[in-house]
Amino acid sequence: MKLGIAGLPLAGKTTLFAALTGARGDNAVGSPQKDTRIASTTVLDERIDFLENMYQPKKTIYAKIEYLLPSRIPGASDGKSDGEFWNQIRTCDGILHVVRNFEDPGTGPANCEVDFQQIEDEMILSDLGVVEKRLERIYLDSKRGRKQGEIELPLLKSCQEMLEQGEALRNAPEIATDPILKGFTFLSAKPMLVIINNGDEDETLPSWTKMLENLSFMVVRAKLEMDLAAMTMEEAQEFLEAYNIRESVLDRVIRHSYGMLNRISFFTVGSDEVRAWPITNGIPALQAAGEVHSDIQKGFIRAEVVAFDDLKAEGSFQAAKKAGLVRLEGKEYVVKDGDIINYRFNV
Ligand SMILES: Nc1nc2c(ncn2[C@@H]2O[C@H](COP(=O)(O)OP(=O)(O)OP(=O)(O)O)[C@@H](O)[C@H]2O)c(=O)[nH]1
Ligand SMILES: [Mg+2]
Repeated sequence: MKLGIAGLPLAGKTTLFAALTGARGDNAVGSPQKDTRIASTTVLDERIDFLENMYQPKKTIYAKIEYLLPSRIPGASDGKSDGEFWNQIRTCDGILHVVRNFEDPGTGPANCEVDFQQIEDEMILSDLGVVEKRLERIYLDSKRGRKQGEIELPLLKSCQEMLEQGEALRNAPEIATDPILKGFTFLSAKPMLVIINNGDEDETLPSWTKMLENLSFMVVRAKLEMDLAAMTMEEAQEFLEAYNIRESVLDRVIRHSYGMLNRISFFTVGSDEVRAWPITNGIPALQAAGEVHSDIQKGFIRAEVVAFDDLKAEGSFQAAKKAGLVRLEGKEYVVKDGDIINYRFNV
């Protein structure tokens, strides 16, 4: 899962990136101000810890989330650098949109809604550019007698209509998720978590006049959280109490992101490896098998499934089996969060 960090200059993107990747992040590359930076973080999961203890595997693999912070030259609003910024965000599964809600001497009082809308409009405009380019291509092709894009044409027209009215494509979920449009990687169709970046003393969400649907919101105090991410456990303890922080910003972003992207995890276990597999909620066992290995998907016979809670309650796979809690499921079985799956397949 890859998440792109977007937002206006000075919103706190770099600060949030540091807060997210300082504590559990590895391999953050790129210099802080100039370059695009990528880091991945581990998705901690107590269920994996439990399974590791039970199976004592050679390897334990947690899910990972990648964060992408594209470079954006502050104040540079020429189309070229913005285009590059958004092209990088296009490669992501979801967007973390950082909105400034702290007062800064350089920028004056915060105005979240106006700032939010500015970025929203940039995305809409960028998508509209993509749609118009493609429509023109189809039009030119048809003039030359080449039939192309007949299936996408009506969809693209719907997109154009929405975007021209300043509406994000995510507001029409059936369009936003249509597989035919996937290749266009529309920005305004991507799931978005709006991250309101508050000053240190403020924990509340700002009021918002316009109703916004299909968005998730959360409040962070990025600077505070960045400082926290760099502290030792002991130092952090005092800090956490003083500022009433119950869960790290990283864990909160992960939780919200899983919700926003409709992700769940299933597990594979064994003496070699205990591993978490993040998948989209609602996919069948056959498709989930493809995440593990394409051979397993091709040679799928059955999925042997036990719910994590059942395994934990029974204490061992054998005991769960004896209790009739291990099921043999077919290709169509819809994988649930916390399923432990042993695929039977032949190649
Ligand atoms: N008080 C306060 N200041 C913050 C917070 N987050 C960021 N800042 C400050 O705001 C300034 C801008 O933060 P950055 O993280 O560099 O913002 P950015 O979005 O990366 O900005 P550009 O890279 O220039 O687009 C810095 O001086 C930060 O220290 C916050 O939560 N509270
Ligand atoms: Mg920055």
